[in-house]
Amino acid sequence: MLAGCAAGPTPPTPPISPGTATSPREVNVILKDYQYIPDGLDLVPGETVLFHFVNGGLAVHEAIIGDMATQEAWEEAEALHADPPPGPTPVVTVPVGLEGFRVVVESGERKDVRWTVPTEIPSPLILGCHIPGHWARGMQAPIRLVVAGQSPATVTSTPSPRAAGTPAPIATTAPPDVP
Ligand SMILES: [Cu+2]
Repeated sequence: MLAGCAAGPTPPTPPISPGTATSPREVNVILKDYQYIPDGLDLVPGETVLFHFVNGGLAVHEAIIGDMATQEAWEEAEALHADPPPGPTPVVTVPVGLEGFRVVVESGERKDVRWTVPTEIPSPLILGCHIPGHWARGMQAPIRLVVAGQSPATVTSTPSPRAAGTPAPIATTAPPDVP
């Protein structure tokens, strides 16, 4: 049940009990024109989740989980089919190794998909949609890796897709005073 007028800061997410192969953790993701709800996912490396993807928008959307290389591969591949001729939806592929996790959801459709989060995640994962134009319109969300049994405050990575390519600010320390 929804709380009333939720003013103020978002309450902290409770600790996550990671899903298992026999008892996956259910994760709801709503796809809209042109955003995800929630606007970020908290996942525990190695856990099995059962996604419920619901497209509440008017356009077809997709949920692609992968690092920035995967996101860029799909962006490039799908841009080639930005204006397909009438007929079956074109089959789009990306190079082997860059596929990531991908689910396409039609308007009004719900897809339930089970997925086991990799245990080794060398670079930050992002949730993104690459139906032409959607990524640029902000259809992307960070994925935070959470330690099992702890709140997402204990994150091991917090990617910021929109800031990708922007170098992190360099911490500077004042030179010591010379006596
Ligand atoms: Cu989309």
